[in-house]
Amino acid sequence: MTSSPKMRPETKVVHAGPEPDPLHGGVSVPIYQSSTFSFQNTDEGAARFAGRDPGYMYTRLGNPTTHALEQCVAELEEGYGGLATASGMAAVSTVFLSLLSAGDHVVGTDAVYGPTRGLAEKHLTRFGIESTFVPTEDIAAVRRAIRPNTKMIYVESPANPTIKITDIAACGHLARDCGALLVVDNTFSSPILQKPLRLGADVVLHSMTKYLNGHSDVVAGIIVSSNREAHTRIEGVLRSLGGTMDPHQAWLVLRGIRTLSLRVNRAMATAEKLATWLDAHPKVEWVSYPGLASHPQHDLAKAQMAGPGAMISFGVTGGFEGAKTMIDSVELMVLAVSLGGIETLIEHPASMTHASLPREERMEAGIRDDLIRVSVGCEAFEDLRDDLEQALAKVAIPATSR
Ligand code: LCS
Repeated sequence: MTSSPKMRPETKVVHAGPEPDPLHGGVSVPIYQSSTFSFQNTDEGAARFAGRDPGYMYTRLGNPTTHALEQCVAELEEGYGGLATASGMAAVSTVFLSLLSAGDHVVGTDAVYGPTRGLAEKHLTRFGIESTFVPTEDIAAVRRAIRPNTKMIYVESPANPTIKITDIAACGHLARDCGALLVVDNTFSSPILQKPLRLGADVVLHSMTKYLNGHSDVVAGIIVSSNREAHTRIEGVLRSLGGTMDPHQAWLVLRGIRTLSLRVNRAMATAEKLATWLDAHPKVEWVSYPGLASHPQHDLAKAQMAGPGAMISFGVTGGFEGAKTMIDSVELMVLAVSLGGIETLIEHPASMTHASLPREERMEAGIRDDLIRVSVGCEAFEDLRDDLEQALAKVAIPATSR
């Protein structure tokens, strides 16, 4: 391990993980682009498969480059161990299928990434797993949803795309009281801004497609468990399901992580200014950003996170039509789903990332038709503000000032 718990976050992201290349002294981890690993003889092969020899066997079962990434993120999340997956959804599905069995029930955040909820409601039901999605920012609602067979509380905070914040420590207490595990999707914060395991979660997962990789060029996920038992259970299922990571993919994500602190802090500083600017604009009806005092969980965000992040959602005059005009008018921001990259992305969740949810469910979860989601990137604040300004100029004038 080349990072230490004493290190500040910006130092830790640069050094976390194993010694990159003890053999030749390379400062970057080599890419072990090999699907399989040879044995000296049958005894050695047998010893590796029996776990008596720690060497590698076959890349689905483990690979040095992927392992370096897993160790790096496990250190950043302060967990027992990490398991890299082919995508964020591979992390979500592997966690569900590892920790839940037929007859179990999961309580989840209502405004989660659309396919996460779709997986639970459309597919896990075929395996006898039930789910209830509630506004987890309301702890009483979580408590009310718990049943005798609840085995998991699944929280996304900040939530995609409402940017609502859930009290992770309070959910940890509820989970322990009812004998369930707390799983947190930490994609929107990254370990720079939030440490769910420290707050009482048992398992934390990420779509590393977002902030951890940070360059909109890789799809990837990871699962970090707080303890050996959960890690071993999930690892067994992951290796069988097969949603593991390729070594080249792992190398790219590891490269991205080295600038995580720089990117997140830069984007967040710009997001804070943009959210304040949007909030004061006459054509902006509402803004959801945890850094604004008007955010319902502003104080909780301050206590639970090292900063409010770089995701903003907002609505403009004219509702859905206004949102469409606004989104279609931006010139610098890119109209695309995904988030957490160096370029600012804008999208319309009701018709894109969360279109798979029935409208009634979306409305209940606060994913309104007028909601515009922006993932603030690393461009200059002034250029992004000017882009929003010219796009807002095309939106209809508010009725009140006509
Ligand atoms: N968890 C969260 C919070 C996400 O935002 C996403 C993807 C996933 C899990 C799944 O990760 P993936 O398999 O895509 O790596 N979120 C997306 C979004 O908001 N727009 O496009 C993808």
